[in-house]
Amino acid sequence: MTHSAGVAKAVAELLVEGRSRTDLHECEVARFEDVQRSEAYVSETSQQNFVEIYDILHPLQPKESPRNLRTSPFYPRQQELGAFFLESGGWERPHWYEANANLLKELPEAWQPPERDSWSARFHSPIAAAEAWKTRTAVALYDMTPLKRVEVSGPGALDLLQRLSTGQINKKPGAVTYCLLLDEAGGVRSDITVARLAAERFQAGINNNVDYEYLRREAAEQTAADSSRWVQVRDITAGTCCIGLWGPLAREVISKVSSDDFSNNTLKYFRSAQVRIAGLSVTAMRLSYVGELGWELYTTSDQGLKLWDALYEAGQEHGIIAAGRAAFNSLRLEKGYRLFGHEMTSEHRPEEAGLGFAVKADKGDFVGSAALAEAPEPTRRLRCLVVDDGRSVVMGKEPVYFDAKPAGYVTSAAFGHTIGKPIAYAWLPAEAAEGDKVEIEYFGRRIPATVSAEPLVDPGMERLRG
Ligand code: THG
Repeated sequence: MTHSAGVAKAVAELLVEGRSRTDLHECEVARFEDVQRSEAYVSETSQQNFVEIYDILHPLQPKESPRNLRTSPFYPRQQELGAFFLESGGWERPHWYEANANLLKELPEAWQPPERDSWSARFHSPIAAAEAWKTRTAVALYDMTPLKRVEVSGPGALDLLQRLSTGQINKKPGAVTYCLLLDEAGGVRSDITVARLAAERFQAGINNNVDYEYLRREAAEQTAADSSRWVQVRDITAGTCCIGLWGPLAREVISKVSSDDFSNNTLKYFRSAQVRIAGLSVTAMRLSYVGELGWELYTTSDQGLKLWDALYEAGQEHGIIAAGRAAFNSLRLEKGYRLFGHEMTSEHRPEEAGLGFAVKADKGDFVGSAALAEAPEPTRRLRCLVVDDGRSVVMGKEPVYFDAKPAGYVTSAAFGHTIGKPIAYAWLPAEAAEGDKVEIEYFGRRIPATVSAEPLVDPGMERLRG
């Protein structure tokens, strides 16, 4: 009822044009994870939605029930370390660890976070500053288990991924590719990573269940059309787990528990390898959403706790910590990494979102390529803003004024601990240029900010490639 006019418009567009101009991924039935499809879950969640429908909810406001539906193998350690959990897709995700509170005393002056207003201080802790500091200067463990991943396999696997993605996937085994899934109009459906583990076997890191259902449906259609090009898409998230081991000392830590070669020239940036760590079988991918040296380390769920313990113990002499989503989100914004559903959706084309580099135009046809070839020059762009006063943190979705007129909105925001200033990404007219002044409206106040070059941290990629 509350969304009736918008729903009517979207449905009319779907019927007449085959595509809604408003992104609908938050309305897709396919967005629900299996644990969210039980009768009890649907009943309780729907009743709670009714209670909250007119409430002003904090962007991080935790779901209170049902909780603890999915936990990673590291959950007992996370509890011991005093994790503050928030929920996503049924998963319990640590946002920071109370065990790191003592680091606030060691935190250098330049890293001390400013006081927050009461709204942005909710569901937040200054401990995140200490976790960001340790990640940039030592080494940290991040639980990446909730990041959805699928195995794509079969003689038609390469064809499927080449056809649906913007990337050049036809590289030798071991290669990892960052690329986009587009819709027919060239809008961004998702951004994914694809690791070629073997000639006919890939592992893709995807964003949500909508991506999974899309890949699965397309795979089934391809297989039905030509059985010699069969391809299978399997959700391996629950049976596997992932640790992000990141920071300038990550190589020291991993070398203590593995005899495999993690040197810069052997396992290069955006390459993967099958390795042993503390005797466990691990798929290592050298990439980092927080923009530091290190690897995503995947193993089966039964081995997860052993992997965590081995790395945690080996890292003690290097000051290793477990770090949570609050630090993670700040670090990825400093590095300029977009988050699907926040920075971009199907309403945006890659170039507008600053993701043109992920489109390999010369690889031949793929879903969305024809539309991109005819796309007009962008009239708006996703831009990086730095808040001038160095302390006013906004939350996301605030209006942004350019030339004194409302001209766009904030997509994600965080305090940038490395740069010592709040960051906001925002949609702005294409004519907004680096150095231009804008204002972000926050509780009736106008907060001055400056359009800035990005990324704010490590534009030369020395940390990642070092
Ligand atoms: N890890 C893995 N898969 C993922 C994510 C992840 N899939 C979903 C989501 N996160 C995808 N988002 C990103 C965003 C940026 C990068 C990786 C995943 C990234 N970008 C490099 C850059 O822009 O500098 C790409 C460099 C290149 O193209 O060579 O690393 O976190 N497994």
